[in-house]
Amino acid sequence: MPTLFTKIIQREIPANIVYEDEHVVAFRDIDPKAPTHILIVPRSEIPGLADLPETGDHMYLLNAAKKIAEQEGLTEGYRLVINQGESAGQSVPHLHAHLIGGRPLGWPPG
Ligand code: IU
Repeated sequence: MPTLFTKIIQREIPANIVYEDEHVVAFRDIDPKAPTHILIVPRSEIPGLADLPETGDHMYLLNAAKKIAEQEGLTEGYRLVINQGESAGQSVPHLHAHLIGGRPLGWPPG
């Protein structure tokens, strides 16, 4: 099912895109929880982490996160979060990772 993220990827609705490559598009979260809050979204319409095929090279997601963190100057540290399922806070059923940084981050998350 195409979600709003697919519309962003296809440039049908605007977003502040900060990075893209053949596998992912990354844009600033509309409701940021930290000075840097970027969503890294695979171009494939995978509903969530639970649906990610067990085979295949999925390093593209981590590689993109690392590159974007460097691009954003997050030298003090950052966090990469994937919410899987409603009880974990997933609200958009299109796999995405939150890259969060720019302030001290508490642990454990809520
Ligand atoms: P979640 O893990 O599924 O809850 O993350 C969805 C995120 O998508 C959430 O942080 C929203 O603020 C964000 N978002 C967005 O950046 N732009 C949108 O148009 C919509 C949601 I809908």
